Amino acid sequence: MARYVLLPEVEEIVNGIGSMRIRGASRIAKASIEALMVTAMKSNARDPDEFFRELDYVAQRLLATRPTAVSLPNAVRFVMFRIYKAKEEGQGLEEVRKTAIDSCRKFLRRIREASKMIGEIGARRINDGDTIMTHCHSTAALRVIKTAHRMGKNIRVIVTETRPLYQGLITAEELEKEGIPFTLIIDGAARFLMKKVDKVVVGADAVAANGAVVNKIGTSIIALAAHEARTLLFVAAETYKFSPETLVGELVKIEERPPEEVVSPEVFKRWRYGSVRNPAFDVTPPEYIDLIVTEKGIIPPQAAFTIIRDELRGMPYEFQRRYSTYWEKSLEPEG
Ligand code: RUB
Repeated sequence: MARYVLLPEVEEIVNGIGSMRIRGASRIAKASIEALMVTAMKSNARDPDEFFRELDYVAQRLLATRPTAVSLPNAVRFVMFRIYKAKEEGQGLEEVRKTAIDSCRKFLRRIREASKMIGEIGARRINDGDTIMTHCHSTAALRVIKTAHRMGKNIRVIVTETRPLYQGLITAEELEKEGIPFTLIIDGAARFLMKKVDKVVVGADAVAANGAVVNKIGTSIIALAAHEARTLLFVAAETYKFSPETLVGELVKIEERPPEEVVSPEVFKRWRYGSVRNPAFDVTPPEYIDLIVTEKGIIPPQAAFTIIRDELRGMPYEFQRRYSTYWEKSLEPEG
């Protein structure tokens, strides 16, 4: 049994991520940090150990929401590691609280700045007159597209609707607001139209140590079609989406979502022989990716390892393991 109760605003974030009201890897990371920050601010803990355990409980509840976006464990781990170090150095409760809040603010700043840099760097690789295909709704991919447009480049976008939850419509609305010409297509039309596309730009939920990219289901089919048509494929991904777990041999967990998102419950219940699979993400191998645009610069997918190594500097393996969506663990705080 849990010993802690979530604050109502934290409960709302946990439920919001689980129900996909809050979705997309960077928004999930941002909301998770906000949950930790409000808990740190309002905590009534009596000492640093209790404070750490309380935040650890919130961290584990956040980690249990959705398994694939690595931005979530990376964000949580960033903050928890700093709180842990402050506590181990013997800092008092108020100092540890300050460290927690400062770390949250630092990560939120990192999210904002990374997005801006990715926009600027990625937009330089977009040419005047380009037709760009994008899939799902990625704030990072859109930042590249919007920045190119704001630079005065004349671009067109082909947007896949992204079954089953139609995140492509969110992308379409954003392009509409920005005044960027776009064409909405069904997912199955991606290969048919690929010959008209100069660049595919997509986001990422996770980048593995070998440079493979996990993104919304259907990305790998689009990548195959792009490869066949010799169309360039760019991935826009902040460095906090690179997966440290893959360095120690884990595979990124692919979320499977309910059948009711694909077919109505009435139809599904009637079927005696049929079943539904609804994986939310797929894996695009590095061979199909031309480059990854990060806030630290453009890298080939094969350089993903170096980004992960930098991210993990000084973090003990056991600590890495505790703040991960990959390993089974109890919700009870350790220690
Ligand atoms: C969203 C998705 C996005 C990435 C990157 O999936 O696959 O392409 O999360 O988004 P879902 P961003 O809708 O299932 O969360 O660039 O905004 O982080």
